[in-house]
Amino acid sequence: MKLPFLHQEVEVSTDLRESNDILDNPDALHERIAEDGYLLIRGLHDKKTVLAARQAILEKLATKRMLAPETPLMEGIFNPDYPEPTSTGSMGNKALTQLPAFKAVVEGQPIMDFFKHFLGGDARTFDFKWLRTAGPGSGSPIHYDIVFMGRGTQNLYSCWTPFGDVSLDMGPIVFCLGSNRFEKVRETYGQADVDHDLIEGHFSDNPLEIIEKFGGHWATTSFSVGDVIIFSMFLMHASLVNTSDKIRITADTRYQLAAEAIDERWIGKNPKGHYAWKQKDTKIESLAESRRRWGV
Ligand SMILES: O=C(O)CCC(=O)C(=O)O
Repeated sequence: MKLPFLHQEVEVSTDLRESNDILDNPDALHERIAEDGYLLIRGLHDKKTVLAARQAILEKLATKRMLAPETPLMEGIFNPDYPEPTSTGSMGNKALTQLPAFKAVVEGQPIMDFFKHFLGGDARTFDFKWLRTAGPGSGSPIHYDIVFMGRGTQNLYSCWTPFGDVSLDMGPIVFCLGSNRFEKVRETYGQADVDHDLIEGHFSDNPLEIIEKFGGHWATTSFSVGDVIIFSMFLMHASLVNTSDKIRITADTRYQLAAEAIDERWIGKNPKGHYAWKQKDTKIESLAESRRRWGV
């Protein structure tokens, strides 16, 4: 079906493959992620734990008047009079990301045990958490994660966790399946570092152009509380536009072996974050210029 990206509606399939049947087999999980680029796990988390985090986050959003007055808290209905862009405002926002109920999910036993078993050793997560409170109209641009967090091991995985059911009209994450095998893109864009190279960060504003030029197809699914989707640093993705009246609350968090090198921008009590990219007065190279330079 046609679904809305930030700048365009595109045909998207809604049949991402579940990997619950191979959860106890790390070799099969590695084969699957090498092939598909992602692992969709339904019901990894206990619903109650995730809903407790949802409630704690929504209580904070209510104090900021982000919720429509006199609507049920847990519905997360966006206040249309809220003045600011919403999606990125919560990224790394400690008032939210340090909530014990939130950490009980993204640093909780189900996900840490999953990665220990999958990676074959003690796992750790970046201290910085990309929590998103994406109001109506918001969506994320198309990118590989590696350009934002590639200074440590490349044996690094993202996990996208919904804090509430996310239906197709709420702007779920969407993947370009096959993009993990776009060799020329991996060798060029995929070697970049936004703080070093001062590039836009995303790869294209045009989801159709990507599949016409490089192949692959776009795919998503709807998510229920408790589900997670884990994906590699080189799987191109975005999120669809939230066309509902609700706030889409999700987090994307990162996991790796504790013993391996880690990207220093995202660890510690006060992670440094992007110290150059999109800071005041830094000049960003245009997408067209970067793509010309990379020859892709
Ligand atoms: O949730 C979103 O809007 C985008 C998520 C994303 O880019 C990521 O998980 O890396």
